[in-house]
Amino acid sequence: MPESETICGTATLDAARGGWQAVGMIPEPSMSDPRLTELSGCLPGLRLLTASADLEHYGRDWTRRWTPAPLAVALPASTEEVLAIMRWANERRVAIVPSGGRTGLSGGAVAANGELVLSLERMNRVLGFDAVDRTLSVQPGVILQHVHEAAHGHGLVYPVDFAARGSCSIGGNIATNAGGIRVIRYGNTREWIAGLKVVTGHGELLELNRGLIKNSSGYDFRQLMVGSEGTLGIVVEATLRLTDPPPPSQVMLLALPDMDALMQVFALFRTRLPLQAFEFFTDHALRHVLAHGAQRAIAGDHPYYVVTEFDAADERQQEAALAAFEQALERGWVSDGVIAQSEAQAAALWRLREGITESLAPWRPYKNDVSVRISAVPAFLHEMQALLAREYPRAEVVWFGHIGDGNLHINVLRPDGLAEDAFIAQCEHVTALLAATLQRHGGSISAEHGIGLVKRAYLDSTRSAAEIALMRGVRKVFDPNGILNPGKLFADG
Ligand code: 2HG
Ligand code: ZN
Repeated sequence: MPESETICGTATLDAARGGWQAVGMIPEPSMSDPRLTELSGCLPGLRLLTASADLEHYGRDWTRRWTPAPLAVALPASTEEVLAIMRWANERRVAIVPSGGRTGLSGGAVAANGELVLSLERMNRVLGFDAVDRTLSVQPGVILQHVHEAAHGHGLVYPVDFAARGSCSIGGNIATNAGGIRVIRYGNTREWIAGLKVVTGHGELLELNRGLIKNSSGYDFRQLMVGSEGTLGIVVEATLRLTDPPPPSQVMLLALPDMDALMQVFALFRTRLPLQAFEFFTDHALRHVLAHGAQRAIAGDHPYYVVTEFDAADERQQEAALAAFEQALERGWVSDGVIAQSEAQAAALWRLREGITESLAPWRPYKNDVSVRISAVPAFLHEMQALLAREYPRAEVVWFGHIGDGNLHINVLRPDGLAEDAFIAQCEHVTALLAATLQRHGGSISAEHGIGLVKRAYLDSTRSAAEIALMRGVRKVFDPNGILNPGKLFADG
């Protein structure tokens, strides 16, 4: 759209005053900001919220570190409304924060600087299922669990899964290339995106890949959008690939005597069993999750635990699992273990792993979400353990994560008596050291949570200067006015 064109012809730029003046409109009493009066004049049906409780609710994510301060919250109900908002925002240079379920842990959906939150929560319909293509078309506001249910209703699965499934939205999953607990079998969100409709930062509607399996026709903008954290475009529709349900499975909880055993057991189990998940947590994590209502499944004190799920369709596979367990026991890599005998028991074992984030939430932990190649995990773990022990002599550090993918979550709890600011400063100092360690091991400062606000200072530990320059260039192409999620991913917008 040319710079001079107005979106609905009802406003003129009062350049002398450096602001925008609404013309011919009846001001909304609740919307004293003239930009909002204008926006609702352009889009009379648009739902706009300005009550302080709404600004707080929609202006933050699960990080809880920044004070929400958006201009307002727009809740479009259609692609046309998203397009109109984006065109208006370009015209008026209003920053937009795209918003899904706001379960993110990197501040990617935080609006703390007078931005307009563009919540996709009303665009929450499953649009269709194609039995031949085995795809599900959805709007971005569909909750992940509803995607699972819709796929299940057609006898198939959408296999990306993680603990926030009941609250996170598929649009947010796409924006962060969400991973989760079954990446070891199915990969990240990226693998399951057959097509996207996207409104770019410049206010154009793109239809990307159209569900094609094979499409060798140049740059794949669909994949560029996945993981772009709302800095290139806003997903308004996604075509998701579905797959066959996995065979019947079993869930096992293992107690391990030391850190080295983690990857030894993983290597053994991976060669013996068709793994669907291989997750770990420490005794610290267990203590919190038990205090939060989960049930202890293995007696005694053990420093490390693994929850693993594997195909167990027949007796042969079940025997293979027991044989693998016994071998690990004989080699001293496992001290104890249980196998779930029912779905309820399997859910109880999974709760020990999946309940950790919620059980720690009251502490508002400082979080790291790091990854290295699987082969680099043992050496990295040792260096990381030494670093954390040295740098956090007082804070409780809770580790857990997707060890089978080389992805670790580190949650640091603020010690009593240490002020929040001093705590964050300490954690940022340690994160810089951790970033340097990761760099030596060829790892990433963000495995699956995104860069957002939290990790942007460390982006250059994972991506080269040349890559970052290209990323900025790409952003300029899709969002020339820099209105989409400014300040996220790159420190300077
Ligand atoms: C998980 O794996 C999530 O449970 C959250 O990615 C991780 O809370 C965290 O640090
Ligand atoms: Zn995770």
